[in-house]
Formats: sequence, structure tokens, C-alpha cells
Amino acid sequence: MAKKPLRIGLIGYGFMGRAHSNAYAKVGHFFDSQHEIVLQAVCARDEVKVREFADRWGYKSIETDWRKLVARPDIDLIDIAVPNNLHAEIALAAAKAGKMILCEKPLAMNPLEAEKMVEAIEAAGVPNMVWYNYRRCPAVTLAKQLIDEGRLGRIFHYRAKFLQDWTINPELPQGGTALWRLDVAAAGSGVTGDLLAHCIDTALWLNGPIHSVTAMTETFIKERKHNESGKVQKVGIDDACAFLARFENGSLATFESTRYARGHKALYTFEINGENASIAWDLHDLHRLQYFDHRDQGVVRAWRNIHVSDGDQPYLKNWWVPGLQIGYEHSFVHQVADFLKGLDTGVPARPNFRDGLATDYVVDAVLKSAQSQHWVDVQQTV
Ligand code: NAI
Ligand code: SOE
Repeated sequence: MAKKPLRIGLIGYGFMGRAHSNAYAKVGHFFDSQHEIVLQAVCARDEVKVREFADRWGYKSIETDWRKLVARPDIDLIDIAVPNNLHAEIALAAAKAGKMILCEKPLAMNPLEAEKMVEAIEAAGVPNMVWYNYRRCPAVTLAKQLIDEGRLGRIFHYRAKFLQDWTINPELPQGGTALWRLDVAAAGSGVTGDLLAHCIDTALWLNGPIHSVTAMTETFIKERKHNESGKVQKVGIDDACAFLARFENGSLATFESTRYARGHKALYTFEINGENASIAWDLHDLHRLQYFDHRDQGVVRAWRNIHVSDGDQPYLKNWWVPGLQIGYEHSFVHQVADFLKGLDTGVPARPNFRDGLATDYVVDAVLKSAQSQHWVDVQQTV
């Protein structure tokens, strides 16, 4: 049967533009679908650079204005891989034009924007997804499987961290490629929306809704030169954030993120402790899942270090032979594969925009709590 073309219009050719393009290029080689990805157009403001990118990755055409891309009738899906302050405007226009949308995280700068985005895509009835890719590292998907099977029993604790060290230098400017993360006008927040958003998405998926939070944040470097204005400007983002949370299932949680943990580059870790068993995962060793089951016979009871690479573990039958691991890029390939499967079967893949809004509600409650120094109840999606 002939496959149905899915014509992609990608906006942004930075870190995520590359990660998504790589996923589009690989998915058809490893996963079956009734749909076929067509790299129809890529858009960014610099014509020379966007042409180079299109040639390198095989996009058929370019645009330098995202509005023109969104208006094109030969585009089925808009992929938003630009800084956070552009997500809402592009998504609203794309939904209005009836396009499917894949949007990078965090969904929006704040819940107000995110609510409008959810409203727009639900009114348009277009397939949508947010790129919280860590759900689709096979070891994390396996953790979800073990929890859903009830192996952990009642959950007592959830513990997550996302540690980096790349902004310690006070001479590092804010604004521009990658460094837009330090500019509150482009990012919305600092580590809370950038890094903890990942931890929150995974946590909501694995352990259910968060009821309330209490948080502290700090901005260690108060002023930085701005790359666009050339002036020294106030830093408006949170450099570090730690928060406590109560989940609706009664479990207690701690979350921590910083860009000032010297020696750590992208140390995303989580651990979950249940009455029967515990699990732990570490992004630096992303193909392994640690599992401890108290029901094991005493003499051999210990943490198991599961090398997630076998055909009966999530996604792995589509890759190499047992024992050969896969990595970071594959989480994006899996996300595209699941999105296509959703189109094929009519059962949409998640996290969708509504799930992205749920994470934005937690981010918002965390930032409000840090400001008020009180516990804040998290708004829930319906
Ligand atoms: P980046 O700075 O590497 O790339 C941003 C791209 O956006 C650049 O190509 C830039 O030219 C383009 N751009 C900026 N303004 C534009 C405009 N008006 N029109 C068209 N293009 C424009 O940023 P990066 O790291 O790719 O981040 C993009 C998004 O992806 C952010 O929302 C970020 O939070 C998210 N992200 C998600 C990750 C994940 O793990 N899922 C990892 C890294 C980023
Ligand atoms: C920041 O350095 C960053 O690239 C985040 O923006 C991503 O979301 C995270 O996955 C890795 O770190």
C-alpha cells in the first residue's frame, strides 16, 4: 500500500532543529508506518545558513519568515524548534491554518499562553505533541512499564535532579543562539522551565499529578551583557531551583536543578521508592535502569543494574541485536515513531499540548512559591 506523505515544515535549525531532522531522517528506516516523512521546508531568519542546513539535511525548500511557512498549502505539520517566546505565536497561527504541530518544551512562557495554545489546537482538532523526549529513552519507558504493572506497590518517594555547570562564568553574555536561555524575555524562566520541566513531565507521567509545591530559587549572577543590545542588563532568570512537592497519590518529592553544579553537564536523575521496590535512572548512563525488589530471596537481594538493550524491552526490537545499546538521539526517533503510530491508529501519542500545559502549571506554581515563600497548590488540567 502506498504510504501517505507527511510534509514537515521545521522552524529553527539549532540544537533541536538538528535533533528533530535526524529523527525524521532515521525513523522510516527503523519503524513501520502508513505515513512517510517528507522534509518539505525548513525556516530560519538567515537565508545563507538556512540554505546550508536544508542542503545538509535534505529539506526541499527554505523560508526565512515562519508566517510564510505556516501559510504554505504544501505543509502538513509545523515543527516548532525555536526559543520559548516564539512557541505560542507560531502554534496559534499553525492551528488556525489547520496544521499538525510538534512543539518543543516548555510548551509556553506561562500557563496563560499555554491555555490559549491548548484551546486553539483542540478547536482545530489537529494532532499535536510536545517534545518531552526523555519519556522515550527505553530505560525510562521500562520504568513506566514496571510502575504500571504495580511492581513498586504504594509509592512513598520521588526524587529528581537536573544538574549542569555551563553558566558559572560571569562573563557569559545573555541572548542569541543557545544563550537565549539566560534572557528571561526569550526563555520565560531559567532552570525551572528549561530543565525542571523535563523532570516534572517525567514525574507526572510516572507518578501522577502533583498537588502542591514549596520552592526556593536563586540568581547567582545578577547582571550580564546582552548580545543584542550590547548593554549590561539585569538577569531575570532563576539560575537554581529546589522544590518540595506532594503528589496526589500521597508520595513526597524533592526536585533540584542548577546550572552551577561544577562538574555536571546534563545530570538528569530520578529515583522512586515504593513499598516493594525502587527504581533509579541517570541520563549519563541512559541505557541502564537500576531496580531493587525487596521480594527477591534475601541471599541474592540487591540493586539490579539492568542493561536495557534486549528485544523485549521498549523500542529495542527495532534496533540492533541484544546487548548493543542506543543513545540520546534515539529518544527523538521514538517520539516521531510514536507520533506516526498515533496517526496510523487514531490513538494519539502523548505528551500532547494538554499534558504540556499540566507541566507549565507545575512550573508556574514553583515560581510563585519561590516568590511568596509559601506552599502553592498546583492548578490541574481537566
Ligand atoms: P538554539 O538556540 O540552538 O536554536 C534556536 C533556533 O531558532 C535557531 O536556529 C534560530 O535561528 C531560530 N530562530 C530564532 N528566532 C527565530 C525566528 N523568529 N524565526 C525563525 N527561526 C528563529 O535553541 P535550541 O536548543 O534548539 O532550543 C529550541 C527549543 O527547543 C527551545 O524551546 C528549547 O527549550 C527546546 N529544547 C528542548 C530540548 C529537549 O531536550 N527536548 C533540548 C534543547 C532545547
Ligand atoms: C539546556 O542546556 C538543555 O539543552 C535544555 O534546553 C534541554 O531541554 C535539555 O534536554 C538539555 O539541556
